Amino acid sequence: MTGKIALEEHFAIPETLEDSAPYAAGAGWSTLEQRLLDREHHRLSEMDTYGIAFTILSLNSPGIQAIADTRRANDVARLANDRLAESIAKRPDRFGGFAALAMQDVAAATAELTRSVRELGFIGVMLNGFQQAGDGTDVLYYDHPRYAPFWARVEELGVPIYLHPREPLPGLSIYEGHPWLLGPVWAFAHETAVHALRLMTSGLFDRHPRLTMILGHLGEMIPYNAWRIDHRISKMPKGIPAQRTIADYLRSNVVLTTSGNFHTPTLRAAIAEVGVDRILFSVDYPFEHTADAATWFDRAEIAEADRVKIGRGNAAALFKIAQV
Ligand code: GRE
Ligand code: ZN
Repeated sequence: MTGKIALEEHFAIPETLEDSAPYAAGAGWSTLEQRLLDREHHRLSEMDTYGIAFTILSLNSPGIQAIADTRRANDVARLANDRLAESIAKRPDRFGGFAALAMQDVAAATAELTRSVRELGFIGVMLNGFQQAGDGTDVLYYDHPRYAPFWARVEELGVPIYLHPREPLPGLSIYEGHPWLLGPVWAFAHETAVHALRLMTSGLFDRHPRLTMILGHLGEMIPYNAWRIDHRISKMPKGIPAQRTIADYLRSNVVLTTSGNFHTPTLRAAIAEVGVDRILFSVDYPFEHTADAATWFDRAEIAEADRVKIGRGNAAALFKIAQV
């Protein structure tokens, strides 16, 4: 399929590059490093080869969310956003941007969000899970009431927010002695799913019904468990802060991407749970191969009309991208 749009596609700046080193297999770091730093060469030729017309770029994870020092986090976020804006300005026909934000200082985060959308022309935000703060062991989740002005501004600007995985802090006892379960194998989804459920159950989407949250990897395991979550919440005598069910929020405030999860039975389950209008093609470049994502997606046994929606139509509508 040509003309696809992809939106979990990462780049790095020298200041955040090392974050991704643990995820290179063996001697693969020099390639991964080059691909993260490149925004115009190999990236575009891969897009051309595999039928991706437009890519929304985002900073690598955990990026700003792992910079505990508030001033440095704000500075690096601004720098990353400015560099990204320069790349987009060279190829506005092929690239869009997600803002990176430092989340320690809510007013500063809200100001940088606003600058990113209104001045740099970005079409969304990517947050890599919780923000580290203080001495690095403070963790800030975005369901906290202090983020109320931030969420109000996100809704007002009308841009989606991508909640992207990061690693939990080291020392979480359940992973001790089992490092192979960290990262994209399991811990990324575990961490991100709990954060997403915190946001949904906090009532965030009751207060801001026009917010859209994007989850990668076909929903970080949530769609598969939504019924059970709602079933057990419904038995709680005191209820929870949120007014509606997880299944409801999935169908009104959440969209999913196929990043790093190239398996047709899982895609079909996700379509059944959230509807075909809420699933968007993505790769997770350069942590995944565009070839794997695109050859799977282009041939997956789904209706052609669904392939067009997932491949580009849904993203074009959500981000108001003129179809290419
Ligand atoms: C990601 O960005 O989703 C990612 C990484 C590192 C390894 C795998 C992966 O940042 O999917
Ligand atoms: Zn990713």
